[in-house]
Amino acid sequence: MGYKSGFIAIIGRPNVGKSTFLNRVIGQKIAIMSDKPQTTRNKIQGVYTTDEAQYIFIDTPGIHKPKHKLGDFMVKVAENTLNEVDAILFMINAKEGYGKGDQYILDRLQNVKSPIFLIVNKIDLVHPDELLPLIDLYKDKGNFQEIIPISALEGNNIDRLLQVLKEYLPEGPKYYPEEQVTDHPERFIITEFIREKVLQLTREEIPHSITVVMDNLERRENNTVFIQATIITERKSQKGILIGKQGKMLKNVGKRAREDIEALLGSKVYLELWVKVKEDWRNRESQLYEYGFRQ
Ligand code: GDP
Ligand code: K
Ligand code: MG
Repeated sequence: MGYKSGFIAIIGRPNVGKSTFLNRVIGQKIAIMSDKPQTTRNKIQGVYTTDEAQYIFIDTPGIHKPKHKLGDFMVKVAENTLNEVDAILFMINAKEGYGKGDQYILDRLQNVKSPIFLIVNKIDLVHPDELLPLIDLYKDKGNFQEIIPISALEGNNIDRLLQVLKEYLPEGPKYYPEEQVTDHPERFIITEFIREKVLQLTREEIPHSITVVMDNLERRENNTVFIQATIITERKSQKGILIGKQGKMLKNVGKRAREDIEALLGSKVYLELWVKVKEDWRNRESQLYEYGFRQ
């Protein structure tokens, strides 16, 4: 038997745990996580390499009905991905069961040729007795190769999932060198870490109205890295909240982001954050392009 490799899309409603699963498999944080929907905006590729196979996972932004141009972009990325992959992991939340959002995705999977696996995540939150009826319900709703319950958070049954998945990967080369875990540049992951902290620390419309731009990254002596970045927001009132009383919010975002960035780079990090208003940036084609939302 030769070496196997392939591309695997992870899809599912917002918050089912797609990014958590990816980070768990990769064993390193490359995708940001939060309890807010639409946390992931771009396609994130995570690479997991063993002696027998290379799995290239694609964490897609959630499939949902778009409300603005940025939403259009996200949905398109997700739908294009489905027809280009060797396998699809359709992830659901064991605790929430079946809902409208799941049906919307099941409809989109109807004409897809790639093998589809139903991944029932967050089993740590339910009693085993609740699991079987949910699995039975889904059996009728789609054509799944296998149904695999896991807990991405606690790491349960992930090994089995990888084992099963390997059977479905075609023979192929190592597309990426063993030590590479993602196709995204460091700079992108750093701005994502900053965005994650804003997501985790703010509420209502703020999490979705911001993006983060890297202005400068400099490696200096003694393994230190100096970073300047700007948080872009849509309105002046949001800027006030992001900075906070006596700069408290921005300081907090910066402190938490710095810890993640230091772990990523293995360096001491100095992080300087700014906040800037760009009215209605999510609906402006040119602005979206400038901030990296390109097909
Ligand atoms: P995504 O939107 O599908 O990428 O979901 P995230 O990975 O961002 O996770 C959404 C929330 O669910 C986060 O608060 C995670 O900590 C939580 N979560 C993810 N997987 C599990 C799991 O297996 N068990 C539990 N209890 N929580 C989980
Ligand atoms: K999320
Ligand atoms: Mg995500």
